[in-house]
Amino acid sequence: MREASVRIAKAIEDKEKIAVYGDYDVDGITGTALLTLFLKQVGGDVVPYIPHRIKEGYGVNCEALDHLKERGCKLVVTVDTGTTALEPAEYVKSLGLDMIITDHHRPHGNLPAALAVLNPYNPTSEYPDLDICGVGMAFNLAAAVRSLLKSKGYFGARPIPNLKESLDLVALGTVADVVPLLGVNRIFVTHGLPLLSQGRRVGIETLMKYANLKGEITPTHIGFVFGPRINAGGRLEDATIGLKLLMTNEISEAQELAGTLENLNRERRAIQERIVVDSLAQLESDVSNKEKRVSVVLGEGWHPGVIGIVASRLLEKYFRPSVVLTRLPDGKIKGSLRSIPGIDLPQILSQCEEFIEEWGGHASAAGLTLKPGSFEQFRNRFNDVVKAASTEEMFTSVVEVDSDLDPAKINESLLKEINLLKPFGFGNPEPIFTTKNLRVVSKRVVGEKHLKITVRSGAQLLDGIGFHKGEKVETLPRDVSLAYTPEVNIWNGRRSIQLKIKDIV
Ligand SMILES: [Mn+2]
Repeated sequence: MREASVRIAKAIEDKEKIAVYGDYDVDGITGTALLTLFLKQVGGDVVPYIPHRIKEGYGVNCEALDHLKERGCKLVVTVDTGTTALEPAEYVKSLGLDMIITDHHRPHGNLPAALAVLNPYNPTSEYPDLDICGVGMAFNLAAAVRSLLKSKGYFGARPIPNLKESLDLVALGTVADVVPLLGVNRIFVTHGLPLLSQGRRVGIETLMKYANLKGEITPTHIGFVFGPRINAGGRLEDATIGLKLLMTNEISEAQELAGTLENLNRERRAIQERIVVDSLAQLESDVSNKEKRVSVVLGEGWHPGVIGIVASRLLEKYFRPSVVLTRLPDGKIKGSLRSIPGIDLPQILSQCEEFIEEWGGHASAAGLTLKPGSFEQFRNRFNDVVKAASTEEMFTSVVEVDSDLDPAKINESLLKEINLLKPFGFGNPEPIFTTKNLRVVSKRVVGEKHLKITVRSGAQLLDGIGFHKGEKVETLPRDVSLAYTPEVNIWNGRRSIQLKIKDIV
């Protein structure tokens, strides 16, 4: 961090052009926006660069480095990418440029010979939190540069940037990258969510308007509203659409960009649905899939920008590691992988390397390119390795209960205490309680598929809602046991407590 910030401070003081080279997902886009805006704010000459997902592919590529040299850049700072860029790191030296890598992806063996490799997984790193993501790393680097410039008296009478104002971007990237909302990530997101809710960035405010979003923003909104829209550009066209939206100050430009993203997101959804249908048909038509521990599908020309989401959908349906592969027009087979808790993809893939040209990723999500003609062998090896690395219980999705609860304790003060544990999301789930022997007083289906019930405990009545549990209405016993999270329900202006039902027997 010291070496990286000294080099960046020098570039700012000497007016050297700096390239910020980010990944094309939400984490990379928000990190690129954050670092670019910060460096500009402190007087840097900055060029943001995000490679094209389809034309250039993942990571740092040498052609892009040529392009950045031509544009006059003297220093390249990566965001959310670069840990495996061993060759580009050599190449950039031959061009006479310096490179600083900031990333959180796990290294495969050697690190690139860059000026600095800021990655919590760098063996020399003393950073305490391995779960920090790309935009969090970019934030920390900006903080280090700011502090160095400040100690040098660089700012003089000029205003010193308040980095806290960029925590909305950090919250977006952190939640969208599905890193655990614990430790430093929880701090970032706790402070970033209120900024998002205020819509203080023109692009964010416009996105919220287009998506009809008002009030308090939660991680769920990032996952289902902001994330897919910001990502839609990179998936189908160009990630710089999302980047420009996050960086613009012009309302008219923001409206145009947000409108484009809205349309691309709709298109993305339609493409994805078709691939989901094809994938399910492939899996269901092959009886041998029943005994397998994995779901592996291959399609001709499936859109590589959406196969990751399809892999997530297959995982939800079959609850086992899932690989969605697509044969591209040039004959290459690329794939996206998702895994269940306990089955670590880097560990699995390192045992399939004979059949893989390149791969990268995390415990629960990864991407790969197969060696030519290796599909069948890869599919078998992947299944065997997963089988060997797993136990039977891992393949059952379980509701983890935190505590039994006496219904008499379900009140506003309990809800206040639960609120203190927020923000909830990946790695920091809502607490789940159980109560047994509740008499069902009424039951019905609402919104076609949701179960709405009222149960009684002594003289106390409790309302509950079970999303997607409507089919249970016919077979409910007279007395039930519930696994649930109590929450505030506001309906027609009336405030009440309801139980969000996770399981009912
Ligand atoms: Mn990331």
